[in-house]
Amino acid sequence: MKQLQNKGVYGYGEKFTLGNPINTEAVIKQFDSLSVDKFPFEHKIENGKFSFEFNMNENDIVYGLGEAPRGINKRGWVYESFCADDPFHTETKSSLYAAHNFLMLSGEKNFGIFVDFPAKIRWDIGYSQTDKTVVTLNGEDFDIYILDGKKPLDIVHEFRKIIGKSYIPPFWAFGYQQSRWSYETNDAVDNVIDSYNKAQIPLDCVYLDIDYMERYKDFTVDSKKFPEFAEYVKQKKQQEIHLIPIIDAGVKKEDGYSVYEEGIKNEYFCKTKDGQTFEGGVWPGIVGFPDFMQKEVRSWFGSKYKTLTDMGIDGFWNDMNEPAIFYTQNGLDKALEKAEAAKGKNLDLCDFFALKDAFTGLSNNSEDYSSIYHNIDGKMVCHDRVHNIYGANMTKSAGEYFEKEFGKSKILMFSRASYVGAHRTSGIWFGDNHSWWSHILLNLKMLPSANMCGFLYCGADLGGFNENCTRDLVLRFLALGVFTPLMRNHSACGTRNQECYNFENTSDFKDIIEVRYRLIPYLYKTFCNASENDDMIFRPLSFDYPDDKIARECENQLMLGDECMICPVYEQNASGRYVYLPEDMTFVKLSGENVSTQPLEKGVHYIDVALNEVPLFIKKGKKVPLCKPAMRTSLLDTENLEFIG
Ligand code: MIG
Repeated sequence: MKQLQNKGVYGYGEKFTLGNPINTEAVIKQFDSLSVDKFPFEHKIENGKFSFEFNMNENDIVYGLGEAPRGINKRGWVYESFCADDPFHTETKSSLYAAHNFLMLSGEKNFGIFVDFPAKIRWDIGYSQTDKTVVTLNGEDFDIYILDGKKPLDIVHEFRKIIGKSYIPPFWAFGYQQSRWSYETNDAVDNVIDSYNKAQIPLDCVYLDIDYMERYKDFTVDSKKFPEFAEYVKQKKQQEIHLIPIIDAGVKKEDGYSVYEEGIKNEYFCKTKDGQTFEGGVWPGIVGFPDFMQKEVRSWFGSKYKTLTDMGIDGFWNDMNEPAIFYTQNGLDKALEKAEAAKGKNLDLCDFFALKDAFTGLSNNSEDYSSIYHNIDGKMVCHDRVHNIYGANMTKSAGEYFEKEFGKSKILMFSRASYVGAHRTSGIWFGDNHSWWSHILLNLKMLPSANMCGFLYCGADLGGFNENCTRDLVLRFLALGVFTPLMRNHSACGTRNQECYNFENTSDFKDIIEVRYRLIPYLYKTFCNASENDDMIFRPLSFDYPDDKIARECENQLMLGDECMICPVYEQNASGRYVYLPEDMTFVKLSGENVSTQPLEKGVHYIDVALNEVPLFIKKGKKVPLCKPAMRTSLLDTENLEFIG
């Protein structure tokens, strides 16, 4: 990298602009743009794509990309910014549900890059050439911010300053939350609450997945399943339980359904090239996709949440907003034609696989995405150019409505798809993971990366979403979840029941979840401080111990706040794990109301951790407050604290 020409007008870094970039609203600070010939990296435009590259020394670490596959150190793989509904989070994937276009190199040189560009971006980080990062944008209209700093955390601070303060949810959103696809009726929800009460396990929220709706229509409630919904929500409030319904991006095409009819009448849905309403198939059948690129559509859709807030609802999760599209009529017709043509024929293998792919390729198909058009300031803009801000803008539509109507921190909300900027009004969850041991570790790795990009309220489906869990997996997953701001157990339909009370010896689960409630005053304060100071809650060890080789390479422990280090057990049948202490620390084991402490010296140790214990390390001279556990966050006594360390 060439020396930066100057420190930028505001001292945060420099902004380079080419062409007419789409306004993503990711950055809230005003910058004067520099022209791209001043760009400090080697760059070129080829076939309408802008790309730039930089070299990496052998020991450089590359951080960033937020919610993405693989490690905290992103080196050695090729990633793609392309919000994708992909339920297989294996290490061979390049993208997940989010586009968090922030990257940071740390070594002799330290710098950060934010590519503010809502179309596809390819990040080849030492994949094609070990010592090179090549970033390729699918287009040539963009803003790129280059941030300078002495160390990674300085660069994160600078980045966070320009993108604005992170969302803070209500206090009760730090309680334990139970979800499943789906608790279909009020009886099913009651059963969850009663069973938790009976097992004396704390709980603050129960989720309503798509089946609470009438034929999957957003902002409706099926009155057969939930008669007198408003009254029911009120009753649950009296039990100090919040019900959190899901909202999907697509609006069901149905005569007489007011949301759809208003959308059609006002031309609020995305179009095809020839000006028809674009139609896709998702859970409700054929839907229209609100054109969240239009401000008017955002305020319209956002205000629809009122239907539910009027009934006492104060939390939401936004799903399917990449957007996920199962099929389009066009795609289906083509596949059916292929099938028709194949009828009675002796297919060779190529033809057979082409036929099979015609069906398996129907979902989230790139041709379908390319046929969607948005209205941006009166111009028709192809979806490909703005794909990565679609979901973020859906969530922003609700977030802006909530802030206007209720003020900050009143409504819980998190989204599946996201882009930098959405962190100001909502959290995220990491989508459809699996009940795999490796996904405990993946969850851990995503936390600091998401924090860098401003997403503080986040978490994974604890216990794993897809496939069957086991008792020990859920316990170990929860023991990590004790520390994640969003602590939600969620699983897919058809999988083994994953609620804590469904396993033997529920007191182990009680022990783990009570630890969460004991830590809430500490976690909440750490969270609010991080939001206020543009800080991270979770940091890689390398941020704090940059000269310690083992700490620099550590991918299975994290620093938490100014006081702690966490190191979950993530292997089956393990009665503990090896842990590396970069300095002397106090090893604390928490289980229900029990606390044991043991000073440990810098170095490697094997620690025993039973299934009902949460391991925590506290730095020398630091203390962590604990309150007494309670069945609800509202019942916590946050005044009387015991200090450990
Ligand atoms: O196509 O609403 O990620 O949490 O349970 C699946 C049903 C749609 C995907 C979400 C998941 C949710 C599920 N949804």
